[in-house]
Amino acid sequence: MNITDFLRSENWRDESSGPRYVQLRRRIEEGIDSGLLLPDAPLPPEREIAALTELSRVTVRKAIRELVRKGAVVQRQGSGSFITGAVQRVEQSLSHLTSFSEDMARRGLSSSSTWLERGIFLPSPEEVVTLALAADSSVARISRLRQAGGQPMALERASLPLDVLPNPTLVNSSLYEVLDQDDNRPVRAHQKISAINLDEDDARLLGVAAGAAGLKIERISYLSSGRVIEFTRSIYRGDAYDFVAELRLSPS
Ligand code: 16G
Repeated sequence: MNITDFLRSENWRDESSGPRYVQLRRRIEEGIDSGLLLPDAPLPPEREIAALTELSRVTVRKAIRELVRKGAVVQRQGSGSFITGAVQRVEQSLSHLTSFSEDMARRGLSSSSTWLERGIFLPSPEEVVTLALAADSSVARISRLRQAGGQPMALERASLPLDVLPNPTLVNSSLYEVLDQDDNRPVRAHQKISAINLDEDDARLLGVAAGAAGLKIERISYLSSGRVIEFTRSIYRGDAYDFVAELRLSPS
């Protein structure tokens, strides 16, 4: 059966089984569970689903919204709704100070970013303290949704002192590459990782269900002089990352 026949009202509609949007949501979930709708498959346009199922577009929209909330479907601006893709899990070493672009390139994955914020701002008290900023200084912020191989992987919100990154718009792909050009690439970092449940906004950006498991990572990076140059708060998808560290017996 193809998706068109699968959605055709006469093949599944039953007036007695609860709200219509729930019926449609369940039908699409059935399609996913049975393997008819594979990861990354597009859903037909809302208008077409409405015609096939003989439901109103409002009902169709409500069913799709529920599927997005549950993480089964992702909406891509301008191109429609898709079954959530299977994400490739990546193993990330905790002992090397690398950048996202380098990590993904090493795995043969192309990386890309969707900009959430990029500019010069008044610092928050936390930024003033962490970056040791003067009270009247500004801060450069770059916030991105980071994708690898087309899949959303992490949200990264980086803050840097303005003299280190006077023009945040210069960062197009790799922040560390831009820092490297000015000999400002960090040589040491302190990283804190905590488990979280993703809130609705972050989950939507990462294409997973609200409440799904995630990792909150704070990285504070230093130059060889000891100066702090980066304070980055990241949210990583819990289903996409394994962090690994090599442990050695301490000399007694
Ligand atoms: C990594 C770092 C992040 C850094 C970014 C630079 C973690 C948790 N975070 O994602 O702090 O800003 O790389 O990547 O590893 P880029 O050079 O590709 O922009």
